[in-house]
Amino acid sequence: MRFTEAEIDSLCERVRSSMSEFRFVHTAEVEKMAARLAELYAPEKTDILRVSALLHDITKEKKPNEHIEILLNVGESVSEEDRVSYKTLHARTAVYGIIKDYPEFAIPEVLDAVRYHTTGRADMSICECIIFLADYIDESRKFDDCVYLRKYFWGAEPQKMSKEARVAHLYQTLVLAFDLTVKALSEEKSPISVLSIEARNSLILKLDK
Ligand code: DGI
Ligand code: FE
Ligand code: FE
Repeated sequence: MRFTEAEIDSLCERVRSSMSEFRFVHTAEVEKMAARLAELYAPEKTDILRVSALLHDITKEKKPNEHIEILLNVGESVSEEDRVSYKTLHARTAVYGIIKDYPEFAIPEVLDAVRYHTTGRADMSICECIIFLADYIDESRKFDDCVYLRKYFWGAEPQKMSKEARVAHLYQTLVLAFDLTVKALSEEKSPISVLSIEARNSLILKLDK
């Protein structure tokens, strides 16, 4: 393992003191769900997944303008669509928060899992898939779509499946997650990130093989 239990415990305390109680409860539940999913899909990456979960929303409580300022300061582009879809920006700014405030955890697998936790992207790695799903179905989420997706995933009993069927089930669950997000964003007339569409298409192609 790359990170020790003591390092993860101390990270958890630092993260706890940096955010609201509400955001920490969600963060801690995502960590738990990521660890459960790690057991099924990537036991050797449990530590990396717990760290990614703890860090995934560290900038969530900043305002849209603060996100834009951070991104422009590091030379990242901010489009008109980004300004409208400001809820997606915290995933990108969290990367720079990790590099600045938690450099000991700034390894590529953590940074990518955090960066793509809201939109996804084409060809998501197993860590990216797990953080995306754990964020969606953490036990503290009570929205209909989250409850539905949590039941869809665990109700099929992935722990009893063969390795191949289990991975297909993960991809199918993610496709459904993107379907639900696209539907919700469509209903509120919000732009849908191209990255989410590319993520969904690439998962469908993988399932078709
Ligand atoms: O940060 P969390 O609340 O834990 O969850 P998240 O990082 O998945 O953020 C969810 C929010 O982001 C939710 O309000 C919907 C929004 N969102 C996700 N994908 C897109 C999006 N908003 C736009 N405009 N476009 C997207 O593609
Ligand atoms: Fe988030
Ligand atoms: Fe989150």
